[in-house]
Amino acid sequence: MGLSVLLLSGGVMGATAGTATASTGDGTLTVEVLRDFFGTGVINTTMDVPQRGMKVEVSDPDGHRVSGTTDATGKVVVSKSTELTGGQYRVDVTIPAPYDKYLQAAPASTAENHFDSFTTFVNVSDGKDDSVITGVWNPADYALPDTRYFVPIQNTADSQDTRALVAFGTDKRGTCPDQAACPTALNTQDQVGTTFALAYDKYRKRLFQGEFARRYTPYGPDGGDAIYITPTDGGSAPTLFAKVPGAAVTPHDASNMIKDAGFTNAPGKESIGGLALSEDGSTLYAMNLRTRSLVSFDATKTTASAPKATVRIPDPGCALPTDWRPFALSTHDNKLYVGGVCSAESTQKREDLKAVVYTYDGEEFDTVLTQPLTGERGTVYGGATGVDQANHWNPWNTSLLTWDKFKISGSNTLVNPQPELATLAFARDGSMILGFRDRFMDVVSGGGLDPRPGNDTPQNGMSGGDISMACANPEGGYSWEGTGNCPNHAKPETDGGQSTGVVEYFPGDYVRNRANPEQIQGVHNEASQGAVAYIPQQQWVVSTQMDPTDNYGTGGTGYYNVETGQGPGNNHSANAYQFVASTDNGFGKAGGLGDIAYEAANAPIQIGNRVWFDGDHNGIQDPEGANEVPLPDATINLLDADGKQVATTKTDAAGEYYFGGVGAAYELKPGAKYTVEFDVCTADTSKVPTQPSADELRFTLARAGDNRAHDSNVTPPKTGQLCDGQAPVTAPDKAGEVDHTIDAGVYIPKEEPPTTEPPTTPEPTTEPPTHEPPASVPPNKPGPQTGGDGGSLANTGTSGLLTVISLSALLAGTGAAFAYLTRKRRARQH
Ligand SMILES: [Ca+2]
Ligand SMILES: [Ca+2]
Ligand SMILES: [Ca+2]
Ligand SMILES: [Ca+2]
Repeated sequence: MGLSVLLLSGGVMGATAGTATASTGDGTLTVEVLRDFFGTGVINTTMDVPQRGMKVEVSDPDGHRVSGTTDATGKVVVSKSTELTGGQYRVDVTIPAPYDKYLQAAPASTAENHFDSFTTFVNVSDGKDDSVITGVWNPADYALPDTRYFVPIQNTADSQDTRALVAFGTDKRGTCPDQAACPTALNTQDQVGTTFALAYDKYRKRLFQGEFARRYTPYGPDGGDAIYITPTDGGSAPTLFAKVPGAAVTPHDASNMIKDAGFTNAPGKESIGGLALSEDGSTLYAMNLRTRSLVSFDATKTTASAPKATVRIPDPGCALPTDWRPFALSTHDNKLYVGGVCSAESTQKREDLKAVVYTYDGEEFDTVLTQPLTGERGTVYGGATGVDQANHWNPWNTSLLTWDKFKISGSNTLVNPQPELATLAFARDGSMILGFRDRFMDVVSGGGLDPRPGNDTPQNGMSGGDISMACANPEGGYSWEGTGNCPNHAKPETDGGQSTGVVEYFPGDYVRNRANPEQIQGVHNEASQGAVAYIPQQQWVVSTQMDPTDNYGTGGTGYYNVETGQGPGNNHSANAYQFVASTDNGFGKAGGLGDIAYEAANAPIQIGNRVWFDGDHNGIQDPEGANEVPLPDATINLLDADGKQVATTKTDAAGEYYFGGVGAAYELKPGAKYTVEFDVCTADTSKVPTQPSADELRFTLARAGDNRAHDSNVTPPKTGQLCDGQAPVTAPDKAGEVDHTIDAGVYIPKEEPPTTEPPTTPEPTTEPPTHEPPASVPPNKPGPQTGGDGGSLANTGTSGLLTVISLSALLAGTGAAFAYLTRKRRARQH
């Protein structure tokens, strides 16, 4: 019997030397690692995604091992060969660098369809197939089901709307207040002025909110370089957190804000762009739009008097360095992403427009995406069909000399989309969702006055932002929508009747004709407005949206299916929420919303996981066999630091138990001291050799070897009920951490004292000490401890053969109970 590892792609197989034997009996072992987003310990077949790069090690009872690395399908498939013998193996999953910087073991469970722990026992003997599915997660992805979105509202200087930041449930759809409740206001225009960026701090339940340069609407009381914090419970007013030095120099025309002529060229070039909080909550990053710098602050206090660091963001090779306009900041998988555009302002050539995304690791900026912004887009305004500037991105331009060219058909409707890469979000598979804001809408308005001297005509802008997709490639890097394996979902019947040359992953970004909803042609295409957010537990991406529910001159949020790209244009009652009415007198079709943040949460922690019969009494969880079996029905109690029982459970058929995780009856307190009580007196011993009474079980050697996932944690009690032991535990102290190393092994002591003491301090090795083939040992008399390193001892094919023979003999003699002991697998959906 033997196995080897077959990798579906990539990676290198490593194997310790094993003596080859004729391979006859093993089935196929499939080890699959999924990235989990829920923390319930249960597999979500539609949401969890394959995780490549995870290390898988499979060991046999003699310490022979094979290892592999999960491929793009998240799998390592082990089929027959010559490396391993016995058919029953231990599978250990580990997370290597660089993945260990953001991924960790996900909670497991004993429920149906559960994730296995990182150490799992399998049986592929006699041609049986077996599988392990384990989960990894980044707890930074965690959000509660009843989470909220937060969105800044921007209002013209003469607006009646006082709201500057609102909060609402992620399930809100329809038009407020007629069809749905309106959002809760968390702060007001008077308190914070005009803002765009948000960063939610789950550690302190507050929002960072950055000032924003927009014509016709004033900065807040602390100026254009201010970052405010607002508690999200709505109970208290915003306070000034920090200033971004040198971010804002151009003043608004306070005496004539409805014209604000001197501010015409400031938007996109001054004040604050994106904000992002590091996943550990320690550092707030802010984009200084004026100096093109990344400014970082200590985020742990209520104020930061000065930045910790200021780093200039390198020009990615724009036509001129001054054309480089970084804006977006986002953290994902413990990396900072920085997005911006080459504005083509110096050349006024569309071919110089491009979007660029860097990652920043604290030292270097690495380019991860460069994308020309030259392609045809949907027509922003139905009244401008065929007008080149209305169905393309345009070079940044605010020149008063050519101001009239921004008009459509000589009217006072201005359309000239100028790209600003304002926000980034990440799908579950790592694909990057890009939110483009139309910078020109921060220059014009809804009803503001022509900026030229002596011309006070009210003008109306129509926004043409975008929501775009850069799909993560399995082998790394990204493919832009419509290239490689990244779909183009645009079809005239689902994209608002755009020209067939328009490529879109998210074709639902259009506004239907309200008077004639069945008309294919939308009245506005590219109606998303530049803020995107994605909660990994949900199926939709949220975006700020023009006329989300088809009411003209309004604002709100649109919801896009992350797989199909369907959005508000396709079904506005299901995919949109309007909360800025045209009567709120804001920016109308120019868009009056900032960023979108959501209320992430600190993920629950978990401990576990296994009680087993340690037939060889070596203190190590060896591969299962007749003499090394899991112990179901042991009673496991969780006691708090005062000794009070706070939770209880029983081990399942695999001998596993868990406390904590999402949805658990008792939520563990991070860093708190607990005791896990292992009452094995209740255990089901029917699979233990000779089926002893459970109260005869005694705890095996504690803390043997150097791998805590494989040892027993219980110091055998000397008094009281000797089948009831305890292990002290300090709960993991970081949100979402799991500790699955709290185990208990038991054995049946020999009737006579052993002639040699079992080693109490075995060799520090992760390899289990070699021992007699389990099945050949008399069931209730563990073989003598040989100790030492399994690899150094001869383990010949003959012993494997003997095992088979012994098993057969055992089968013939005593029935299937010993030899066919198999870990019970749960029904699973694949
Ligand atoms: Ca689009
Ligand atoms: Ca479109
Ligand atoms: Ca053992
Ligand atoms: Ca342990």
